[in-house]
Amino acid sequence: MTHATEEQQQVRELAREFAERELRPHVERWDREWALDASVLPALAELGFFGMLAPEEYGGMGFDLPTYVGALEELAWGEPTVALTLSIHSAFAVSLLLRHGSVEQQQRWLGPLARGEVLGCLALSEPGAGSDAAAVQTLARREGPGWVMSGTKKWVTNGRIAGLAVVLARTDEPPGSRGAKGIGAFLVPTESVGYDVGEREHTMGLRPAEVVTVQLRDVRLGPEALLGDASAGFVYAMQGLDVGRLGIAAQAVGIAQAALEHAVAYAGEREQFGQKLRTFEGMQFKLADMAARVDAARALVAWAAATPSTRASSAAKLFASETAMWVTTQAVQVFGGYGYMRDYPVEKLMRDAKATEIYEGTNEIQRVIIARELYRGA
Ligand code: COS
Repeated sequence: MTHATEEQQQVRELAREFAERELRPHVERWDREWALDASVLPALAELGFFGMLAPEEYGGMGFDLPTYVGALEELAWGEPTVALTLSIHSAFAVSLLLRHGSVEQQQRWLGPLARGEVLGCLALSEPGAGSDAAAVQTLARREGPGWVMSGTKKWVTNGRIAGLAVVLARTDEPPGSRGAKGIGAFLVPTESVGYDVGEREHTMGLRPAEVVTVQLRDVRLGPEALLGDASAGFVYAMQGLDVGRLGIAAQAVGIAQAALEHAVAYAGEREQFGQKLRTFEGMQFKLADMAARVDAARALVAWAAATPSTRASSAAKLFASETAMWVTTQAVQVFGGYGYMRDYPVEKLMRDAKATEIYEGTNEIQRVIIARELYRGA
């Protein structure tokens, strides 16, 4: 933040104003109702937030990564589900299309994605392929010039409302024989016959986000559905995750910042033993540690966005998510008995924070990735 450019500062302010006005007042109800108001995503589209990573020629905002993570943090400060939705859309649909899409694919999808007419989602995980992403079993069989896809995808966030799903499926023969090199990435319009959305998951936090199972029942796709090379989908997914994990890290910082602010406000008002909580040294130490960790997480995310690499993304995601979990847990403690109640905002943030330690690669996987990178080339 110290070296934020004027553009980064303006974008942060725009996102913070939106969050303050359009998100904050409703979060408790959305958590209860398991849904955002229908007007939220169109309003974000109107402001250009679906096109954060899309070039201006496609109607996008063409942000660099530091500007992008600043915007996501502020939106997450308002409602973490909003940041999650835009992060998935940007990392897996927009950025993978930009990186690997053909001219035709870019022309077909990037404009609608950037304008928010189409929401993108990712269908990677399966019942038996979570941390071990290369173990996907969904099949894409060649049929004529195109493909027939079948399988089950799990934990697809926004799998129902998205218009475009980036689906990872096996292309090797026999299936599984080429491991991580036998997987393709496909652009699947969710209106395709056989793209069937199943049960919604009942999640601990991030309740306005609809997380679903998707059954792919002989979905027929033309050759234009294949993104790039039929055997490079796993690498593309990993590249998408490098961007996605920055978004999750930014989301985690926004959650932690929100919890810190609630705790500071509460400790400044609440009196016990005839004194404000903030006058107790034990409370001051807690608030100071929370603030210092949020500052450190934000600085790490900014650095990772400015000097992107697999290691930096994993480090940012690891540290920011653990910061969010720790800070939200402390915030609940600051609120005491009230902190445990649904009527106060901090228990929701603690539930939301937990997801950031798990999705887009558990923190155990982030540690594996960081350790591998330390030995790369050794
Ligand atoms: N960028 C570019 N290429 C990458 C890459 C990255 N970030 N990560 C891996 N690759 C490449 C590797 O270089 C390797 O290619 P070569 O064999 O040509 O060198 C190939 O991809 C396979 O990689 P690797 O051997 O590391 O695969 P593993 O099966 O060991 O899996 C982990 C690696 C565990 C890191 C991966 O499965 C993972 O990230 N799992 C978590 C999945 C996840 O985040 N799921 C959440 C989905 S959203 S809810």
